[in-house]
Amino acid sequence: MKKIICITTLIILLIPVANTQQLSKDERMAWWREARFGMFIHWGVYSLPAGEWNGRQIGGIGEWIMNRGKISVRDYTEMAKQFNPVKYDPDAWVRMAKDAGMKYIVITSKHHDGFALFKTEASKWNVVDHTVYGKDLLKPLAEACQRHGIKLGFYYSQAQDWVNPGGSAARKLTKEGWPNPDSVIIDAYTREHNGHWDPAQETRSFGKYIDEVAVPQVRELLTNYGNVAVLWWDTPTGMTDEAAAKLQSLLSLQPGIITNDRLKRPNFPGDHKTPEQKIPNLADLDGTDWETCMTMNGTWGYKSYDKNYKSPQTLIRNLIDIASKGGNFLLNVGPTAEGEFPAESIEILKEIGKWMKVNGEAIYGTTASPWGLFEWGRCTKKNTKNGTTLYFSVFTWPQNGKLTIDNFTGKIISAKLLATGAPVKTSVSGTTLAITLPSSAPDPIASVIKVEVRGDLKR
Ligand code: JFZ
Repeated sequence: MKKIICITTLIILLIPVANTQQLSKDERMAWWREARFGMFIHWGVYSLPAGEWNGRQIGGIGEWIMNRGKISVRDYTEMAKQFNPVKYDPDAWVRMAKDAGMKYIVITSKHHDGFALFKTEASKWNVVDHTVYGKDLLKPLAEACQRHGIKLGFYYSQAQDWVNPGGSAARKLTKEGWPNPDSVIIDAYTREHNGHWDPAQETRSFGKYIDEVAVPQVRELLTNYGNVAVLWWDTPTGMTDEAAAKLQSLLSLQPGIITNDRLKRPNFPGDHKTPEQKIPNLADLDGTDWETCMTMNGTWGYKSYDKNYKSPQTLIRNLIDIASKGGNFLLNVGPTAEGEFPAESIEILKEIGKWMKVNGEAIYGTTASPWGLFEWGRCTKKNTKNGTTLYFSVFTWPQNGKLTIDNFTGKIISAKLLATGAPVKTSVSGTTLAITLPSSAPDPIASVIKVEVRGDLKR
């Protein structure tokens, strides 16, 4: 009898799992392709030194300070005890992302310094057990995302870990921040020790680190925080296929989850590519889903003195450019050690939000331009029941008041300025569409012309 009950419960428990695991890639990717725009958050104890150690500015990206400064495990972990983000307000963070028009958030649950922003049984090197703050940072963020209908993803540095023994360490960075094995190695010790600079980093093997830290932590992340939309792996330094397979298999804990291409190359391609700090050229695209991640200034993790912010115009046009090529944009914020977004980032998010409120329709759920790029701007498109909607985002307002689009087929149903609904005149001669615009641009950053077309675009 007991046996029958056991088996029946097992079967009942397994049915939903079996069903959901059959989600196709298209089904899993549907919300992501619709979303187009997300927020990356690089946050950790490196935000406390904020780019400075012993009164000296350390070059490179802020979250790499321990590596770049060759800070000992002891000194770094000692510093981290003071991490106390008393101003952390995850609800405000999520609202800022949402108001900017972002549909998902990916946060560093553990970066290369190995510090976990969550309670973990696998290591004491985490916010609850190690810092004066003493509270899990991801739980309330997951709850806020749930409340606001924003998807939550976790970045997890699966291979590099500079504090948990056995984790790997990349040696030297290129300009772009990617470890380059051919570059000059920083000093003799790191050369002899696979990039490590402190014997404390080597008291356990990499295989054991995977089994005792990475695997249990990823299991915790995929079990204790509700729905996890994305697992964003990073820098496969020292990864083996065996380690990657163990981590990959954990993804079944979240049947709808999406992953990137950074678990291990080339056998674990994931669901999407991750061009970094750059927008691919059309010629580089091969039909694989992709997401450009980018900083607002020159660093991912907070650096107090990096004021080199891109303008809202640049970032809004980047988003449009990316959408016109069929990709997603993951735009980074590096919060301070107190738990606040930098004022400059808040301002940028607000400006993007203003544009998105009016023009978001030209971004969400769109696919790539049928014509590639235009000198004067970009195009996105959506299929409708009996035709196509085209969105022309104009960056450079034409002097002669006319936009022309060659290789155009189909019949125009309507054409108007998206911002005001004011109609614009169109004419088609042969296969050239001409749109007559008002004399000045309604929006200096990007004005969107919405054109509804019946029939086949043949493109
Ligand atoms: C990695 C991290 O090292 C960095 O700290 C940050 O988190 C960033 C988002 O990702 O840096 C990389 C990883 C991959 C490439 C470049 C930088 N890459 O593939 O060119």
